[in-house]
Amino acid sequence: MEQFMKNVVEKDPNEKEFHQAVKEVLVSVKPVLDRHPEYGRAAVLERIIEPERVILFRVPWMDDEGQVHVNRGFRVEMNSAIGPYKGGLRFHPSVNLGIMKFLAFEQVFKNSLTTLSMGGGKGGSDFNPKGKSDNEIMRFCQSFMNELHRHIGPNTDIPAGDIGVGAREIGYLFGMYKKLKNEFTGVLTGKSLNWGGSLIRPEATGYGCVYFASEMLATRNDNLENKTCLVSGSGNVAQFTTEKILHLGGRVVTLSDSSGYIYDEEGIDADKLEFVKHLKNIKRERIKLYTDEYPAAVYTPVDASLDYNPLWNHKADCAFPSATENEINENDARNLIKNGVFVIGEGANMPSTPEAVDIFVDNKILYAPGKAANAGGVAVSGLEMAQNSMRLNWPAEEVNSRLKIIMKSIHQTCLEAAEEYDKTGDYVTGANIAGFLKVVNAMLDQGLV
Ligand code: NDP
Ligand code: 2IT
Repeated sequence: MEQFMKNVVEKDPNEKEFHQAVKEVLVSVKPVLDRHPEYGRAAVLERIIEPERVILFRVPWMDDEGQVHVNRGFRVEMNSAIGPYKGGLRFHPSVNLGIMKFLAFEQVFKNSLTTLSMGGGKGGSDFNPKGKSDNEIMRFCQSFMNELHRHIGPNTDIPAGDIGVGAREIGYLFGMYKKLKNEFTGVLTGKSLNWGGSLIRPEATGYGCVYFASEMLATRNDNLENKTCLVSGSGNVAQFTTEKILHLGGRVVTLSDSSGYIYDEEGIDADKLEFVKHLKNIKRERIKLYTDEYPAAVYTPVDASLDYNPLWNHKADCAFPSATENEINENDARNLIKNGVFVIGEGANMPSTPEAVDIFVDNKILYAPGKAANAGGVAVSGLEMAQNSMRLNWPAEEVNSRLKIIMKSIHQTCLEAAEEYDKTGDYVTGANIAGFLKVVNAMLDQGLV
């Protein structure tokens, strides 16, 4: 195992997030490999960490002043053993190959857990959408799709949104794809409702994460009613996580963005959440402005000199990290536990560092890793694909009830897989083993390809 990990690091020394994601899976699946020597002979580990294909391309675009800019575009087609590549596109200045590979790797296991037939992929660009006009965003998306279109398709690779890519960007990307291919297909998910989107897709990641947390609580005869929750981020996942917590009688006291966070002791109710949605989705403004509207709330700007994030240092029962990777370090994990938090639902992908994860697992709290907890988003993307294939639209209740069933099933699958390897209640081990087995068994069935 150590030698294997050493090789992974030596091969691509700069991909630290990818190493982190691989190591976590490796540790979890070791007992499976020990029990099944046939996996070792077939080199499934070596195969599963190597993308089937990586596409890296130039994205030139012109700003409103006529200045030309060049960004880098990526699509990592990680694994297609159980279905076409599926996963989001991220537009954020931090995007690089290591981040794309970690996200694509996580996506393989997540998609496997959804019960649907989807392989794993991820893409994006180091383009920064902040402060850009709609026309600049459109020109960037068109240029991005001008190259990406030749690598994707409704039975090949189906991108969707992620950080910095929402309904607006999916619209521009889809428009260009349709023009280039002269085809109206379900090649992207997260489309708007009136041209092929699915009801509940915008809500799905956040709702699904809260459904998963409710399932975990139910194992202790508990629920979300009157629970105080810390939520980070204020984008798609954070907004609908907050909404579902409110539906289920919980209280949300924090939201954040990359500049800072707000703490509202009175709770962010439905009206305040509507204000946040408008602020973030329409005005595209900073979360700080929440305190102009609701002066009782406290805004704290990011302080890079601190070795902890004060957002995670409030009295609460549950935490839903819904911004980005490694946003909870070991100090934050200790603060969370000290403050009474005993439920963690990861809306974001890999928001906890390995040291933080160890603290959660050692303390036996109800800790749901992202690849299980946030799988509702891609699951409803799968349902959007199904509806597109049938050229039918299901009502919201139908999609929502399927989402609930899927999250319940992922929860059960994680528990059973963990149990089989004497790791009762450890959702990390359970998610990794269950996700892994489905994919590697499909790889073995399909021979050495
Ligand atoms: P959005 O772009 O809608 O929102 C992202 C939020 O996180 C914003 O508030 C943003 O702040 C904040 N954020 C982003 N990067 C950083 C950073 N480096 N430091 C601090 N804050 C940051 O994205 P989503 O809500 O869609 O995605 C959030 C997380 O959920 C990501 O980890 C994503 O991979 C994951 N996810 C998303 C799914 C989906 O369906 N959308 C599905 C499954 C997982 P700011 O505006 O200042 O950048
Ligand atoms: O990380 C993720 O699962 C997503 N960004 C959603 C992927 C999708 O294809 O809906």
